[in-house]
Amino acid sequence: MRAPKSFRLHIGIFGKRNTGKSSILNLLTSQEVSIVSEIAGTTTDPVEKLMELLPLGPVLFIDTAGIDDLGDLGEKRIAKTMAVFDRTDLGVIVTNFKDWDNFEQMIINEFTNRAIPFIIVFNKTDLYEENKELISKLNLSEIQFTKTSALKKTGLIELRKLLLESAPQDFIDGPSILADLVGPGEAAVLVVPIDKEAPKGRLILPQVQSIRDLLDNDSFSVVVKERELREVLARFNKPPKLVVTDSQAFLKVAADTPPEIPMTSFSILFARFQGDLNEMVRGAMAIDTLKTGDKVLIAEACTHHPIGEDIGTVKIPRWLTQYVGGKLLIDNLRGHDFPENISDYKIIIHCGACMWNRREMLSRILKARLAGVPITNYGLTIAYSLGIFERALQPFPAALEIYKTGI
Ligand SMILES: Nc1nc2c(ncn2[C@@H]2O[C@H](COP(=O)(O)OP(=O)(O)OP(=O)(O)O)[C@@H](O)[C@H]2O)c(=O)[nH]1
Ligand code: SF4
Ligand SMILES: [Mg+2]
Repeated sequence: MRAPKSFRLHIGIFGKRNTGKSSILNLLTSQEVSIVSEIAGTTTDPVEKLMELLPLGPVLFIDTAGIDDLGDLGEKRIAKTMAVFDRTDLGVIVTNFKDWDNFEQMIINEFTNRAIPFIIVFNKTDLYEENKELISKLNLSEIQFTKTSALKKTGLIELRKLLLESAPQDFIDGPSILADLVGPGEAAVLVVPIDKEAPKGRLILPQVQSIRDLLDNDSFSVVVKERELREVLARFNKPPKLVVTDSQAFLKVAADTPPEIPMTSFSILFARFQGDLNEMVRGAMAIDTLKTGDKVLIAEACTHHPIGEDIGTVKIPRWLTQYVGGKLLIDNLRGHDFPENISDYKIIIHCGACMWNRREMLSRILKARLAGVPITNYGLTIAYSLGIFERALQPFPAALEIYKTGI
């Protein structure tokens, strides 16, 4: 499902002519969106590009003409560039360490006057040495910056990281949990096993949030234990749009839900809501590459898991070991602290992070990407190792496509 343009984070790219604005856009999008040339003033009208920017989600990039353009034509171009400030949610100033002058200061003023968050990209680091004085000035003003060379293709992951950190919170907040899959007037069946691990007298947060999401959307929810599912489904004269189960009852629920009714787990819904489903699907596929003796990091957001202690320390290790057919070196981690060096791990398996804001989980996903370590979550891991991955991804066509094509 495509996010409407209005919901996308608009990232405006500004700077003087020839600083490499279009080159940076092309690198971020991995496409020749904007023409690049050594002639100053190549980009004339603003160029827009819609895309999914991992891990931020849907964004609209707007590449602009150099703000230092000359002559009559230049004036018209500058006016068009100035208009872009008004639809920018996050600003990027592309410059370099040699040519910083009043124009950059003018762009900063435009952002600060409008209270638009912005970052600075010092491009062409292959040509120009760092300007220490300028760096300490920016540090003093708490202005965020990063360094790239579009020519050498360096600094891009750091740039993405800074974009994520600087994006306004509204845009970091994820899509809905499941209401977009169900629709007003439609029903979802939520399967909640009540076993000894279920907390006494209440439901856990992902279940409660899912019910609330459906209510907000004028949808219905029917909440059942796994034993009653088959009977409840038989009572619907119009089938529900979705069945969602706790991952621990996955196999039984998959068996009892007719194939034409999409089925997934709370944890997979949260991979999307709190993180990045597509990236975590890629991560789960790395389970196939695990070998005996590989290091695996299992991370939980809570220091104390309210659902029961053993999912991360017993069940997932057991499923993984069975799948791999040999012993794995598993570290368990809890809470906000994340090790600096994670590159020894062959995979990171995370909880649904239902207690966190999305930005924190996205930062973790990015750290994993930076270290080149696949990251996935509990529900996806369970579905993968139980052989029902495709079934569990049925409600998410883009993620299913990634699984089928491996891209
Ligand atoms: N050496 C070096 N050259 C770069 C780098 N980035 C871009 N260039 C070159 O700089 C020139 C201008 O790049 P563009 O991406 O067109 O710059 P722009 O800011 O979009 O320019 P206008 O559209 O004219 O305002 C091109 O010749 C690029 O190949 C870099 O990191 N290092
Ligand atoms: S944040 Fe993680 S560990 Fe805590 S309840 Fe949610 S899924 Fe479980
Ligand atoms: Mg350009």
